Amino acid sequence: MLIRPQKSASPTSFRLTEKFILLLVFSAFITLCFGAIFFLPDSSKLLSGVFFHSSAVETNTRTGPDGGDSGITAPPGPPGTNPWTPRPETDGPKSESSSKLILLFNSFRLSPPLPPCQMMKHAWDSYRRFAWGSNELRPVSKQGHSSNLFGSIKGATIVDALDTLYIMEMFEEFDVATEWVEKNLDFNVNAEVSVFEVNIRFVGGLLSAYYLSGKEVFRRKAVELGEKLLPAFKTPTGIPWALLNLKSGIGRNWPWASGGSSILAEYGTLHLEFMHLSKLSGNPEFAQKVMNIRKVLNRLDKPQGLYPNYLNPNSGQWGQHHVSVGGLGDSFYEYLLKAWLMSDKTDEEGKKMYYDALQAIETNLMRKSSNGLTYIAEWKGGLLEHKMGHLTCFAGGMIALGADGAPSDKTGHQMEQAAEIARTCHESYARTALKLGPEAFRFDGGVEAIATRQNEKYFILRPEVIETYMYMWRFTHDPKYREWGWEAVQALEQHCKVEGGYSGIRDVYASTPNHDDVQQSFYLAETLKYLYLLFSDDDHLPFDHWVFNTEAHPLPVIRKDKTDRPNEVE
Ligand code: DMJ
Repeated sequence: MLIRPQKSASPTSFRLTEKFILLLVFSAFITLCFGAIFFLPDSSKLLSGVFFHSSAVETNTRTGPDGGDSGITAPPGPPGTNPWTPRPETDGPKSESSSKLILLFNSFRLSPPLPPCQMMKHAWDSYRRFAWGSNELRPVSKQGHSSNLFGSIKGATIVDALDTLYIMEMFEEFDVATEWVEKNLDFNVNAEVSVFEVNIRFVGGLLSAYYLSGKEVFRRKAVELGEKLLPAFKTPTGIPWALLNLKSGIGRNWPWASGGSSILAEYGTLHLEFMHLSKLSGNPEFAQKVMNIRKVLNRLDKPQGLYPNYLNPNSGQWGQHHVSVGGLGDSFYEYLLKAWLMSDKTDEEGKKMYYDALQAIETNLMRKSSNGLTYIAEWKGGLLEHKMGHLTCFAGGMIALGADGAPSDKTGHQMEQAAEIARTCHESYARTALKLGPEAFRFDGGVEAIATRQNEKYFILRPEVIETYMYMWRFTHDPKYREWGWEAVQALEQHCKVEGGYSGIRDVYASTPNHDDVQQSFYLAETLKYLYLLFSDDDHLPFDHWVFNTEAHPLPVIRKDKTDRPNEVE
Protein backbone atom coordinates (compact mmCIF):
# COMPACT_ATOMS: atom_id res chain seq x y z
CA MET A 1 0.00 0.00 0.00
CA LEU A 2 1.24 3.46 -0.89
CA ILE A 3 1.45 5.81 2.06
CA ARG A 4 0.66 9.28 0.98
CA PRO A 5 3.13 11.79 2.37
CA GLN A 6 1.70 14.30 4.84
CA LYS A 7 1.16 17.67 3.30
CA SER A 8 3.55 20.06 4.99
CA ALA A 9 2.14 23.15 6.53
CA SER A 10 2.68 26.21 4.37
CA PRO A 11 3.97 29.36 6.13
CA THR A 12 0.62 30.96 5.63
CA SER A 13 -1.01 28.20 7.55
CA PHE A 14 0.91 29.14 10.77
CA ARG A 15 -1.06 30.76 13.47
CA LEU A 16 0.01 34.26 14.59
CA THR A 17 1.66 33.04 17.87
CA GLU A 18 3.77 30.51 15.93
CA LYS A 19 4.91 33.26 13.57
CA PHE A 20 5.87 35.44 16.51
CA ILE A 21 7.92 32.67 18.15
CA LEU A 22 9.70 31.98 14.86
CA LEU A 23 10.52 35.66 14.49
CA LEU A 24 11.90 35.74 18.01
CA VAL A 25 14.13 32.70 17.37
CA PHE A 26 15.34 34.16 14.09
CA SER A 27 16.28 37.54 15.59
CA ALA A 28 18.03 35.85 18.50
CA PHE A 29 20.11 33.92 15.99
CA ILE A 30 21.08 37.09 14.07
CA THR A 31 22.04 38.85 17.33
CA LEU A 32 24.19 35.90 18.33
CA CYS A 33 26.04 35.95 14.97
CA PHE A 34 26.88 39.65 15.28
CA GLY A 35 27.84 39.22 18.89
CA ALA A 36 30.19 36.41 17.98
CA ILE A 37 32.04 38.65 15.52
CA PHE A 38 32.67 41.26 18.20
CA PHE A 39 33.63 38.80 20.90
CA LEU A 40 35.88 36.65 18.77
CA PRO A 41 39.51 36.64 19.90
CA ASP A 42 41.73 39.18 18.13
CA SER A 43 43.46 36.73 15.90
CA SER A 44 40.27 35.65 14.24
CA LYS A 45 39.34 39.23 13.45
CA LEU A 46 42.79 39.72 12.02
CA LEU A 47 42.22 37.09 9.43
CA SER A 48 40.39 39.52 7.24
CA GLY A 49 42.85 42.31 7.99
CA VAL A 50 46.58 42.34 8.44
CA PHE A 51 47.07 38.70 7.73
CA PHE A 52 45.60 38.79 4.27
CA HIS A 53 47.37 41.91 3.17
CA SER A 54 49.49 39.69 1.02
CA SER A 55 46.70 39.14 -1.44
CA ALA A 56 46.56 42.88 -1.97
CA VAL A 57 50.30 43.14 -2.15
CA GLU A 58 50.67 40.43 -4.68
CA THR A 59 49.22 42.45 -7.54
CA ASN A 60 51.93 44.99 -7.23
CA THR A 61 54.63 42.41 -6.71
CA ARG A 62 54.44 41.73 -10.37
CA THR A 63 53.74 45.20 -11.67
CA GLY A 64 56.34 47.05 -9.60
CA PRO A 65 56.29 50.75 -8.77
CA ASP A 66 55.33 51.82 -12.27
CA GLY A 67 52.38 49.53 -12.45
CA GLY A 68 50.93 50.48 -9.08
CA ASP A 69 47.75 52.52 -8.84
CA SER A 70 47.32 52.39 -5.12
CA GLY A 71 47.96 56.00 -4.25
CA ILE A 72 50.48 54.86 -1.63
CA THR A 73 53.87 56.32 -2.23
CA ALA A 74 56.48 53.66 -2.72
CA PRO A 75 59.59 54.12 -0.64
CA PRO A 76 62.01 56.23 -2.65
CA GLY A 77 64.75 54.47 -4.54
CA PRO A 78 66.51 54.28 -7.87
CA PRO A 79 64.16 53.57 -10.76
CA GLY A 80 63.23 49.97 -11.04
CA THR A 81 64.75 48.90 -7.75
CA ASN A 82 61.53 48.07 -5.98
CA PRO A 83 59.48 45.43 -7.72
CA TRP A 84 57.72 44.71 -4.45
CA THR A 85 55.72 47.77 -3.57
CA PRO A 86 52.87 47.36 -1.13
CA ARG A 87 49.47 48.80 -1.75
CA PRO A 88 46.60 49.09 0.69
CA GLU A 89 44.11 46.34 1.07
CA THR A 90 41.00 46.67 -1.05
CA ASP A 91 37.57 45.20 -0.48
CA GLY A 92 37.93 43.25 -3.67
CA PRO A 93 37.44 39.54 -3.85
CA LYS A 94 39.91 37.37 -1.98
CA SER A 95 41.88 34.91 -4.02
CA GLU A 96 40.85 31.28 -4.00
CA SER A 97 43.74 30.29 -1.75
CA SER A 98 42.91 33.05 0.72
CA SER A 99 39.35 31.84 0.90
CA LYS A 100 40.53 28.31 1.54
CA LEU A 101 42.76 29.69 4.25
CA ILE A 102 39.83 31.42 5.92
CA LEU A 103 38.11 28.05 6.05
CA LEU A 104 41.25 26.48 7.46
CA PHE A 105 41.48 29.11 10.18
CA ASN A 106 37.80 28.86 10.91
CA SER A 107 38.36 25.25 11.78
CA PHE A 108 40.92 26.33 14.39
CA ARG A 109 38.69 29.00 15.84
CA LEU A 110 38.19 27.41 19.21
CA SER A 111 41.67 28.26 20.40
CA PRO A 112 43.13 30.58 17.86
CA PRO A 113 46.71 31.75 18.49
CA LEU A 114 48.06 34.92 17.00
CA PRO A 115 48.98 34.95 13.34
CA PRO A 116 52.55 35.80 12.24
CA CYS A 117 52.10 39.60 11.99
CA GLN A 118 50.94 39.80 15.57
CA MET A 119 53.69 37.43 16.62
CA MET A 120 56.18 39.72 14.89
CA LYS A 121 54.69 42.71 16.68
CA HIS A 122 55.08 41.04 20.06
CA ALA A 123 58.64 39.90 19.31
CA TRP A 124 59.64 43.32 17.94
CA ASP A 125 57.89 45.45 20.57
CA SER A 126 59.47 43.37 23.32
CA TYR A 127 62.93 43.70 21.79
CA ARG A 128 62.37 47.42 21.42
CA ARG A 129 61.20 47.82 24.98
CA PHE A 130 63.74 45.68 26.80
CA ALA A 131 66.81 45.28 24.57
CA TRP A 132 66.87 48.08 22.01
CA GLY A 133 70.30 48.25 20.36
CA SER A 134 71.54 44.95 21.81
CA ASN A 135 72.03 42.05 19.47
CA GLU A 136 69.23 39.95 20.90
CA LEU A 137 66.59 39.94 23.62
CA ARG A 138 66.38 37.90 26.79
CA PRO A 139 62.59 37.67 26.93
CA VAL A 140 62.26 36.17 30.41
CA SER A 141 64.73 38.38 32.26
CA LYS A 142 63.73 41.27 29.95
CA GLN A 143 67.17 42.53 29.05
CA GLY A 144 69.63 42.60 26.16
CA HIS A 145 71.66 39.59 25.10
CA SER A 146 74.90 39.68 23.16
CA SER A 147 76.44 36.75 21.39
CA ASN A 148 80.15 36.83 20.66
CA LEU A 149 79.39 35.89 17.03
CA PHE A 150 79.01 39.57 16.25
CA GLY A 151 81.94 40.91 18.27
CA SER A 152 80.95 44.36 19.41
CA ILE A 153 78.76 45.07 16.40
CA LYS A 154 75.34 45.89 17.79
CA GLY A 155 71.73 45.63 16.67
CA ALA A 156 71.64 42.13 15.08
CA THR A 157 67.89 41.84 15.71
CA ILE A 158 67.25 45.24 14.14
CA VAL A 159 69.13 44.45 10.94
CA ASP A 160 67.84 40.87 10.74
CA ALA A 161 64.24 42.07 11.19
CA LEU A 162 64.26 44.99 8.73
CA ASP A 163 62.92 43.12 5.71
CA THR A 164 60.34 41.16 7.73
CA LEU A 165 58.98 44.46 9.07
CA TYR A 166 58.84 45.80 5.53
CA ILE A 167 57.24 42.68 4.07
CA MET A 168 54.62 42.63 6.83
CA GLU A 169 53.98 46.32 6.14
CA MET A 170 54.98 47.37 9.63
CA PHE A 171 56.29 50.63 8.24
CA GLU A 172 56.38 52.65 11.46
CA GLU A 173 58.61 50.01 13.00
CA PHE A 174 60.65 49.82 9.80
CA ASP A 175 61.26 53.60 9.93
CA VAL A 176 62.40 53.44 13.55
CA ALA A 177 64.77 50.59 12.64
CA THR A 178 66.06 52.54 9.63
CA GLU A 179 66.80 55.52 11.84
CA TRP A 180 68.73 53.30 14.23
CA VAL A 181 70.79 51.93 11.33
CA GLU A 182 71.53 55.46 10.08
CA LYS A 183 72.61 56.75 13.47
CA ASN A 184 74.02 53.76 15.33
CA LEU A 185 75.06 50.84 13.15
CA ASP A 186 78.83 50.96 13.40
CA PHE A 187 81.34 48.52 11.95
CA ASN A 188 84.43 50.39 13.14
CA VAL A 189 84.94 48.06 16.05
CA ASN A 190 88.06 46.45 17.40
CA ALA A 191 86.52 43.01 17.79
CA GLU A 192 86.52 39.57 16.29
CA VAL A 193 83.38 38.48 14.45
CA SER A 194 82.12 35.36 12.71
CA VAL A 195 82.47 36.13 9.00
CA PHE A 196 79.58 33.79 8.16
CA GLU A 197 77.13 35.11 10.77
CA VAL A 198 77.90 38.73 10.02
CA ASN A 199 77.51 38.06 6.32
CA ILE A 200 74.19 36.19 6.41
CA ARG A 201 72.54 38.41 9.02
CA PHE A 202 74.04 41.89 8.57
CA VAL A 203 75.13 41.99 4.92
CA GLY A 204 72.12 39.91 3.87
CA GLY A 205 69.71 41.96 6.00
CA LEU A 206 71.04 45.26 4.70
CA LEU A 207 70.94 44.11 1.07
CA SER A 208 67.32 42.99 1.35
CA ALA A 209 66.32 46.17 3.13
CA TYR A 210 67.93 48.10 0.28
CA TYR A 211 66.23 46.14 -2.47
CA LEU A 212 62.84 46.32 -0.79
CA SER A 213 62.89 49.94 0.30
CA GLY A 214 65.37 51.55 -2.10
CA LYS A 215 66.97 53.42 0.81
CA GLU A 216 70.57 54.29 -0.03
CA VAL A 217 71.76 53.95 3.59
CA PHE A 218 71.31 50.19 3.41
CA ARG A 219 73.34 49.85 0.21
CA ARG A 220 76.11 52.01 1.67
CA LYS A 221 76.27 50.08 4.94
CA ALA A 222 76.19 46.70 3.18
CA VAL A 223 79.14 47.64 0.95
CA GLU A 224 81.03 49.16 3.89
CA LEU A 225 80.64 45.95 5.88
CA GLY A 226 81.50 43.79 2.85
CA GLU A 227 84.78 45.70 2.48
CA LYS A 228 85.55 45.08 6.15
CA LEU A 229 85.13 41.33 5.57
CA LEU A 230 87.54 41.14 2.61
CA PRO A 231 90.71 40.62 4.71
CA ALA A 232 89.25 37.25 5.79
CA PHE A 233 90.23 35.93 2.36
CA LYS A 234 93.94 36.63 2.94
CA THR A 235 94.95 32.96 3.18
CA PRO A 236 97.26 30.94 0.92
CA THR A 237 94.27 29.39 -0.86
CA GLY A 238 91.78 32.23 -0.64
CA ILE A 239 89.49 30.05 1.48
CA PRO A 240 88.46 32.59 4.14
CA TRP A 241 88.98 32.41 7.88
CA ALA A 242 85.95 31.80 10.07
CA LEU A 243 86.81 34.61 12.49
CA LEU A 244 88.07 38.08 11.68
CA ASN A 245 89.10 41.09 13.71
CA LEU A 246 87.37 43.92 11.87
CA LYS A 247 89.96 46.50 12.95
CA SER A 248 93.23 44.64 12.47
CA GLY A 249 92.02 42.44 9.58
CA ILE A 250 93.63 39.43 11.29
CA GLY A 251 91.76 36.18 10.82
CA ARG A 252 91.84 32.73 12.36
CA ASN A 253 89.73 29.59 12.52
CA TRP A 254 87.67 28.06 15.30
CA PRO A 255 90.14 26.19 17.52
CA TRP A 256 87.89 23.08 17.57
CA ALA A 257 87.64 22.80 13.77
CA SER A 258 89.73 19.84 12.62
CA GLY A 259 93.33 21.10 12.80
CA GLY A 260 92.60 24.74 11.99
CA SER A 261 90.17 24.10 9.14
CA SER A 262 87.63 26.46 7.65
CA ILE A 263 84.05 25.16 7.61
CA LEU A 264 82.10 24.30 4.48
CA ALA A 265 78.83 25.92 5.59
CA GLU A 266 80.72 29.10 6.52
CA TYR A 267 83.05 29.74 3.58
CA GLY A 268 80.41 28.25 1.26
CA THR A 269 77.71 30.68 2.35
CA LEU A 270 79.05 33.98 1.10
CA HIS A 271 78.30 33.64 -2.58
CA LEU A 272 74.86 35.26 -2.92
CA GLU A 273 75.65 38.31 -0.82
CA PHE A 274 79.07 38.85 -2.39
CA MET A 275 77.69 38.68 -5.95
CA HIS A 276 75.24 41.43 -4.99
CA LEU A 277 77.97 43.45 -3.30
CA SER A 278 79.93 43.49 -6.56
CA LYS A 279 76.83 44.47 -8.46
CA LEU A 280 75.94 47.30 -6.07
CA SER A 281 79.46 48.63 -5.55
CA GLY A 282 80.93 48.14 -9.02
CA ASN A 283 83.85 46.41 -7.26
CA PRO A 284 84.51 43.00 -8.87
CA GLU A 285 86.63 41.85 -5.92
CA PHE A 286 83.68 40.47 -3.96
CA ALA A 287 82.60 38.22 -6.83
CA GLN A 288 86.21 37.16 -7.53
CA LYS A 289 86.70 36.05 -3.93
CA VAL A 290 83.69 33.73 -3.93
CA MET A 291 84.32 32.40 -7.43
CA ASN A 292 87.81 31.43 -6.27
CA ILE A 293 86.28 29.27 -3.52
CA ARG A 294 84.57 27.26 -6.25
CA LYS A 295 87.90 26.86 -8.06
CA VAL A 296 89.62 25.47 -4.98
CA LEU A 297 86.75 23.03 -4.37
CA ASN A 298 86.65 21.86 -7.95
CA ARG A 299 90.35 20.98 -7.89
CA LEU A 300 89.87 18.62 -4.94
CA ASP A 301 88.94 14.94 -5.00
CA LYS A 302 85.69 14.35 -3.19
CA PRO A 303 85.18 11.12 -1.24
CA GLN A 304 82.18 9.38 -2.89
CA GLY A 305 81.41 12.74 -4.52
CA LEU A 306 80.75 14.23 -1.05
CA TYR A 307 82.09 17.49 0.39
CA PRO A 308 83.72 17.09 3.82
CA ASN A 309 82.84 19.83 6.29
CA TYR A 310 86.45 20.81 7.00
CA LEU A 311 88.99 22.33 4.64
CA ASN A 312 92.40 23.66 5.63
CA PRO A 313 92.83 27.20 4.21
CA ASN A 314 96.62 26.93 4.27
CA SER A 315 97.14 23.57 2.59
CA GLY A 316 93.91 23.47 0.58
CA GLN A 317 93.34 19.88 1.80
CA TRP A 318 90.27 18.40 3.44
CA GLY A 319 90.35 18.00 7.21
CA GLN A 320 88.37 15.28 8.97
CA HIS A 321 85.98 13.44 6.63
CA HIS A 322 82.72 14.44 8.26
CA VAL A 323 79.85 15.15 5.86
CA SER A 324 76.57 16.73 6.91
CA VAL A 325 73.61 18.40 5.25
CA GLY A 326 72.86 19.92 8.66
CA GLY A 327 75.23 21.92 10.86
CA LEU A 328 78.67 22.64 9.31
CA GLY A 329 77.54 21.75 5.77
CA ASP A 330 73.92 22.83 5.15
CA SER A 331 73.91 26.23 3.46
CA PHE A 332 76.88 25.39 1.18
CA TYR A 333 74.51 23.14 -0.82
CA GLU A 334 71.73 25.72 -0.57
CA TYR A 335 74.00 28.43 -2.05
CA LEU A 336 75.08 26.29 -5.01
CA LEU A 337 71.46 25.94 -6.09
CA LYS A 338 70.53 29.51 -5.27
CA ALA A 339 73.62 30.91 -7.03
CA TRP A 340 72.33 29.30 -10.20
CA LEU A 341 68.77 30.59 -9.65
CA MET A 342 69.95 34.08 -8.66
CA SER A 343 72.10 34.29 -11.80
CA ASP A 344 68.95 33.96 -13.92
CA LYS A 345 70.04 30.36 -14.45
CA THR A 346 73.30 31.32 -16.16
CA ASP A 347 75.68 29.96 -13.48
CA GLU A 348 76.06 26.48 -15.00
CA GLU A 349 78.97 25.65 -12.71
CA GLY A 350 76.86 26.23 -9.58
CA LYS A 351 74.05 24.20 -11.09
CA LYS A 352 76.28 21.21 -11.86
CA MET A 353 77.93 21.30 -8.44
CA TYR A 354 74.50 21.32 -6.76
CA TYR A 355 72.92 18.44 -8.66
CA ASP A 356 76.10 16.33 -8.46
CA ALA A 357 76.30 16.92 -4.71
CA LEU A 358 72.63 16.08 -4.26
CA GLN A 359 73.12 12.82 -6.13
CA ALA A 360 76.02 11.90 -3.81
CA ILE A 361 73.87 12.82 -0.79
CA GLU A 362 71.03 10.65 -2.04
CA THR A 363 73.33 7.68 -2.60
CA ASN A 364 75.38 7.92 0.57
CA LEU A 365 73.36 9.78 3.21
CA MET A 366 69.63 9.50 2.49
CA ARG A 367 67.97 6.53 4.13
CA LYS A 368 64.49 5.23 4.98
CA SER A 369 63.60 4.03 8.48
CA SER A 370 61.88 0.70 8.99
CA ASN A 371 58.58 2.56 9.34
CA GLY A 372 59.14 4.45 6.11
CA LEU A 373 60.50 7.82 7.26
CA THR A 374 63.10 9.28 4.90
CA TYR A 375 65.99 11.02 6.64
CA ILE A 376 69.42 12.41 5.80
CA ALA A 377 72.09 10.87 8.01
CA GLU A 378 75.59 12.15 8.72
CA TRP A 379 78.70 10.50 7.33
CA LYS A 380 81.91 10.09 9.32
CA GLY A 381 84.80 8.57 7.41
CA GLY A 382 82.49 6.21 5.55
CA LEU A 383 80.27 5.30 8.52
CA LEU A 384 76.73 6.58 8.88
CA GLU A 385 75.44 8.22 12.02
CA HIS A 386 71.65 7.82 11.85
CA LYS A 387 70.86 11.25 13.18
CA MET A 388 69.18 14.20 11.48
CA GLY A 389 69.48 17.75 12.78
CA HIS A 390 66.71 20.33 12.89
CA LEU A 391 69.05 22.33 10.64
CA THR A 392 68.95 19.50 8.06
CA CYS A 393 65.19 19.96 7.73
CA PHE A 394 65.78 22.95 5.45
CA ALA A 395 66.75 20.35 2.80
CA GLY A 396 63.10 19.54 2.06
CA GLY A 397 62.59 23.10 0.85
CA MET A 398 65.90 23.17 -0.99
CA ILE A 399 65.23 19.94 -2.85
CA ALA A 400 61.73 21.15 -3.80
CA LEU A 401 63.16 24.46 -5.02
CA GLY A 402 65.70 22.65 -7.20
CA ALA A 403 63.42 19.87 -8.45
CA ASP A 404 62.23 21.80 -11.47
CA GLY A 405 65.78 22.09 -12.86
CA ALA A 406 66.83 18.54 -11.97
CA PRO A 407 68.57 16.62 -14.75
CA SER A 408 67.51 13.27 -16.22
CA ASP A 409 63.76 13.52 -15.58
CA LYS A 410 64.32 13.59 -11.82
CA THR A 411 61.86 16.39 -11.05
CA GLY A 412 59.10 14.09 -9.77
CA HIS A 413 61.56 11.97 -7.82
CA GLN A 414 63.06 15.01 -6.09
CA MET A 415 59.62 16.40 -5.26
CA GLU A 416 58.84 13.08 -3.59
CA GLN A 417 62.08 13.21 -1.64
CA ALA A 418 61.29 16.77 -0.54
CA ALA A 419 57.79 15.76 0.59
CA GLU A 420 59.18 12.78 2.50
CA ILE A 421 61.71 14.95 4.31
CA ALA A 422 58.96 17.43 5.19
CA ARG A 423 56.93 14.54 6.62
CA THR A 424 59.86 13.25 8.67
CA CYS A 425 60.54 16.71 10.07
CA HIS A 426 56.87 17.13 10.92
CA GLU A 427 57.04 13.79 12.74
CA SER A 428 60.00 15.08 14.76
CA TYR A 429 57.67 17.85 16.02
CA ALA A 430 54.58 15.65 16.41
CA ARG A 431 56.44 13.11 18.58
CA THR A 432 57.32 15.63 21.30
CA ALA A 433 55.26 16.76 24.27
CA LEU A 434 55.34 20.41 23.24
CA LYS A 435 54.87 19.83 19.47
CA LEU A 436 58.10 21.67 18.70
CA GLY A 437 61.06 19.89 17.15
CA PRO A 438 64.27 18.89 18.94
CA GLU A 439 67.70 20.09 17.80
CA ALA A 440 68.51 16.59 16.51
CA PHE A 441 66.60 13.33 16.26
CA ARG A 442 67.72 9.78 15.71
CA PHE A 443 66.82 6.65 13.84
CA ASP A 444 68.61 4.04 15.87
CA GLY A 445 68.26 2.09 19.09
CA GLY A 446 64.60 1.40 18.34
CA VAL A 447 63.50 5.03 17.91
CA GLU A 448 62.49 7.05 14.86
CA ALA A 449 62.51 10.85 14.64
CA ILE A 450 63.04 11.24 18.40
CA ALA A 451 65.89 12.86 20.30
CA THR A 452 67.53 10.41 22.66
CA ARG A 453 70.33 12.54 24.09
CA GLN A 454 69.51 15.23 26.63
CA ASN A 455 71.73 17.76 24.84
CA GLU A 456 69.73 17.36 21.61
CA LYS A 457 66.27 17.98 23.07
CA TYR A 458 66.25 21.76 22.92
CA PHE A 459 64.37 24.05 20.52
CA ILE A 460 65.77 27.53 19.86
CA LEU A 461 63.02 29.00 17.66
CA ARG A 462 64.71 27.68 14.53
CA PRO A 463 63.04 28.16 11.14
CA GLU A 464 64.09 25.18 8.98
CA VAL A 465 60.97 23.03 9.35
CA ILE A 466 58.62 25.94 8.65
CA GLU A 467 60.88 26.98 5.76
CA THR A 468 60.33 23.56 4.19
CA TYR A 469 56.56 23.76 4.77
CA MET A 470 56.56 27.12 2.99
CA TYR A 471 58.38 25.79 -0.09
CA MET A 472 56.27 22.64 -0.16
CA TRP A 473 53.07 24.65 0.09
CA ARG A 474 54.13 26.89 -2.81
CA PHE A 475 54.99 23.95 -5.04
CA THR A 476 52.15 21.56 -4.17
CA HIS A 477 49.32 23.52 -2.55
CA ASP A 478 48.72 20.50 -0.38
CA PRO A 479 46.80 21.98 2.60
CA LYS A 480 48.64 19.76 5.05
CA TYR A 481 51.65 22.11 4.89
CA ARG A 482 49.53 25.01 6.12
CA GLU A 483 47.99 22.80 8.77
CA TRP A 484 51.46 21.77 9.94
CA GLY A 485 52.55 25.41 9.94
CA TRP A 486 49.50 26.27 11.99
CA GLU A 487 50.37 23.55 14.50
CA ALA A 488 53.75 25.24 14.89
CA VAL A 489 52.09 28.63 15.38
CA GLN A 490 49.94 27.17 18.13
CA ALA A 491 52.90 25.54 19.85
CA LEU A 492 54.99 28.72 19.63
CA GLU A 493 52.16 30.74 21.13
CA GLN A 494 51.49 28.24 23.84
CA HIS A 495 55.00 27.35 24.92
CA CYS A 496 57.50 29.93 23.66
CA LYS A 497 55.55 33.15 24.11
CA VAL A 498 56.27 34.96 27.34
CA GLU A 499 55.42 38.45 28.46
CA GLY A 500 58.75 39.79 27.22
CA GLY A 501 58.86 38.14 23.77
CA TYR A 502 59.48 34.57 22.59
CA SER A 503 61.93 32.17 24.15
CA GLY A 504 63.60 28.92 23.16
CA ILE A 505 62.92 25.79 25.21
CA ARG A 506 65.41 23.45 26.86
CA ASP A 507 63.52 20.17 26.49
CA VAL A 508 60.65 19.69 24.07
CA TYR A 509 59.77 16.33 25.64
CA ALA A 510 59.06 17.81 29.07
CA SER A 511 55.40 18.56 29.66
CA THR A 512 56.02 22.13 30.82
CA PRO A 513 58.47 24.42 29.03
CA ASN A 514 61.73 25.42 30.65
CA HIS A 515 62.68 28.62 28.81
CA ASP A 516 66.25 29.30 27.68
CA ASP A 517 65.64 33.08 27.84
CA VAL A 518 66.87 33.92 24.31
CA GLN A 519 64.87 35.38 21.46
CA GLN A 520 67.16 34.58 18.55
CA SER A 521 67.41 37.23 15.84
CA PHE A 522 66.64 34.56 13.22
CA TYR A 523 63.22 34.11 14.81
CA LEU A 524 62.27 37.52 13.40
CA ALA A 525 64.33 37.18 10.21
CA GLU A 526 63.30 33.66 9.27
CA THR A 527 60.77 31.80 11.40
CA LEU A 528 58.12 34.51 11.40
CA LYS A 529 58.82 35.51 7.79
CA TYR A 530 58.45 31.95 6.51
CA LEU A 531 55.27 31.54 8.55
CA TYR A 532 53.90 34.72 7.03
CA LEU A 533 54.81 33.58 3.52
CA LEU A 534 53.36 30.13 4.16
CA PHE A 535 49.97 31.79 4.61
CA SER A 536 50.41 34.35 1.83
CA ASP A 537 49.52 34.06 -1.81
CA ASP A 538 52.14 32.64 -4.14
CA ASP A 539 53.16 35.75 -5.97
CA HIS A 540 54.03 37.49 -2.74
CA LEU A 541 57.81 37.58 -3.19
CA PRO A 542 57.63 35.12 -6.10
CA PHE A 543 60.48 32.66 -6.49
CA ASP A 544 61.17 33.64 -10.08
CA HIS A 545 62.10 37.16 -8.91
CA TRP A 546 63.57 36.57 -5.49
CA VAL A 547 66.01 34.14 -3.90
CA PHE A 548 66.19 33.92 -0.10
CA ASN A 549 69.61 33.92 1.48
CA THR A 550 70.17 31.38 4.24
CA GLU A 551 68.85 33.86 6.82
CA ALA A 552 65.65 34.32 4.74
CA HIS A 553 66.68 37.71 3.38
CA PRO A 554 65.25 38.00 -0.13
CA LEU A 555 67.71 39.01 -2.85
CA PRO A 556 66.56 39.74 -6.39
CA VAL A 557 67.50 37.57 -9.34
CA ILE A 558 70.25 39.32 -11.29
CA ARG A 559 68.86 39.47 -14.82
CA LYS A 560 71.32 38.50 -17.50
CA ASP A 561 70.16 41.19 -19.91
CA LYS A 562 70.35 44.11 -17.46
CA THR A 563 74.06 44.19 -16.66
CA ASP A 564 74.45 47.84 -17.58
CA ARG A 565 72.18 49.09 -14.76
CA PRO A 566 73.61 47.84 -11.47
CA ASN A 567 70.55 48.73 -9.38
CA GLU A 568 67.97 47.30 -11.66
CA VAL A 569 66.46 44.08 -10.45
CA GLU A 570 63.61 43.62 -12.88
C1 DMJ B 1 70.24 30.70 10.65
O1 DMJ B 1 71.12 31.63 11.14
C2 DMJ B 1 70.56 30.33 9.23
O2 DMJ B 1 69.45 29.71 8.68
C3 DMJ B 1 71.75 29.45 9.10
O3 DMJ B 1 71.98 29.02 7.79
C4 DMJ B 1 71.64 28.24 9.97
N1 DMJ B 1 70.87 28.37 11.12
C5 DMJ B 1 70.23 29.53 11.58
C6 DMJ B 1 68.82 29.25 12.04
O4 DMJ B 1 68.59 28.03 12.54
